[in-house]
Amino acid sequence: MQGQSAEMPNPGVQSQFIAKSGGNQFRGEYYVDFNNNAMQGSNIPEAVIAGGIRPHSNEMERYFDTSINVGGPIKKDKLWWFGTYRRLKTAVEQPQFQFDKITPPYSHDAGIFFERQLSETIGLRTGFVYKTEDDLIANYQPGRSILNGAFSVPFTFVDVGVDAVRGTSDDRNVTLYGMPTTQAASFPTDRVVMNVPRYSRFKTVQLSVRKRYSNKLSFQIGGGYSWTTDFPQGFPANPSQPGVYDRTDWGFGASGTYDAPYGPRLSPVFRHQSGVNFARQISVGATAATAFGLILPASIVYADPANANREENIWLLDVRAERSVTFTDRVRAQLFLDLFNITNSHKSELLTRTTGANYPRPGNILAPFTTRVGMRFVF
Ligand SMILES: [Ca+2]
Repeated sequence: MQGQSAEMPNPGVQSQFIAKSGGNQFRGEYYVDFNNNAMQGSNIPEAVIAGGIRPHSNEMERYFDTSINVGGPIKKDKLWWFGTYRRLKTAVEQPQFQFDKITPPYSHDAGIFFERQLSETIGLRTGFVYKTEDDLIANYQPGRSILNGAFSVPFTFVDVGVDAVRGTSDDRNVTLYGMPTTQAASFPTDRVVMNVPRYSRFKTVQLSVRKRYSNKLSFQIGGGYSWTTDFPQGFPANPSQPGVYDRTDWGFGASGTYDAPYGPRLSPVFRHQSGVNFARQISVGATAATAFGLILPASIVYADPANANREENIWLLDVRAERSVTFTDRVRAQLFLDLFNITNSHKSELLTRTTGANYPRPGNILAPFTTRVGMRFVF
């Protein structure tokens, strides 16, 4: 009987809890696999190459995956540790684009966990996960970008503000950067797939407690908090576009079952999820710089930092009550009552981020308090 309310949320925001765990013996596992272009065939026909697709452009250039997991006891039958580390490096060619001298992007993923047996039926787990991504690649115009200073001439752009009305007190001047129209010929528009100085860092702490069924009660409680540092809009093509930002999020969930007196089983599920961090965005049109004798392609610009705003945090409580009634060996019934969103929360999410009449209109609002009754009759 898995009702809609019986789902356990994913409390760790960036990483799932790792299924493995420490044991009473020190144990480990090392894993590696790789391939390179010499180990792969070629399959793009001449006719397709004649049509403008670069030879070998769908091939794996390099792939290298290695990981190690180790764990063991700190105190036998009481306290264990478990560590995990993975490094992944991968470079895949792409049709239409020439790899410049490219460094394969790579990621590190490391975690350390501790498990403690608190009693015969209650276990506690805590952990820390760190993930990085470096040498990332992008489909990019290096000759007309933030990297070579093509967009170096400042000009003023009016942000009409949260009210989206020009000429009110929340208007603000924003400095954007354009390329002189007269110099356009000096900045080539060639697109390539290349390394860009884009990277990401994720840190998550997790804590969970689980109680196996005993004394008519079982439950699990878990939560996580994450810090993210990355480029929310990808690596900027020009200096007006957003760069690297810090953001945070967290989640918490609790669920359990309790066999109440006189038979009904109660299964409450409580969930809490932080709202998503976001910046108010300004959509700058392709002609914004024209009057200044400058070129700036249509760009999304941030009016404030990526962690300046947060969508609403969501708290949600659902409860299922069920009761079995046995008539004979073969004939029985199961009655249930589901209560969704008991506090009648109206939290919204998927807010419109672009400055304008729709900012910050929600794309989704939690469904109101809902009761559902049901029965299963088995014969
Ligand atoms: Ca305004």
